[in-house]
Amino acid sequence: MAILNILQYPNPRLRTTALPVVMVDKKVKQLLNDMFETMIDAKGIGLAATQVDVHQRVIVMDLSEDNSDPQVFINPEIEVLDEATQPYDEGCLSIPGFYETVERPCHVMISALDGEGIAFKKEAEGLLAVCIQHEIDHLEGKLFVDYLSPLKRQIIRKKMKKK
Ligand code: QAP
Ligand code: CO
Repeated sequence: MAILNILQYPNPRLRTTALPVVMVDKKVKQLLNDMFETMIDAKGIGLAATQVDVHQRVIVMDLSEDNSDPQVFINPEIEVLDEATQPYDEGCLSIPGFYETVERPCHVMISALDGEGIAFKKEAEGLLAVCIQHEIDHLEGKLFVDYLSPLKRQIIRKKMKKK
């Protein structure tokens, strides 16, 4: 197990598009373990491989209070089930200290592989729906600040660069 370095905005590597995982082998399982350790250490609820500079379609998540509900999504896809959107104050381990409201579809169907490479589907609403969309965006090189006005994004970018 290892704690990995989390890329910080505006690092251009966060703009990389991740490639699908071909096989869930030992190396991918090692990555999952390291990503969970890294996310827990950083007090996060979700982490995409892009954020640790690994450009494969891998996401880890734990929405519980006590890290008792680890979830893995490999090669995730979502289908929007409802046109309705919900606002949520989002944060990101790659943009620590900044939270802004983002609107996203509130009801989606997730299709993915689990940590053993087994395909599953899961209906998502609320925080799970928000978080999976946020994390899939990372795999496409997209960040929550991309949904903000250019002015708000520029302010966050400048403050992050000062750190
Ligand atoms: C993505 O984000 C997310 O600023 C996961 O100082 C967040 O785990 C999806 C974190 C909100 C939906 C809603 C952020 C930790 C963690 C910070 C995170 C910070 C320390 C963010
Ligand atoms: Co994030």
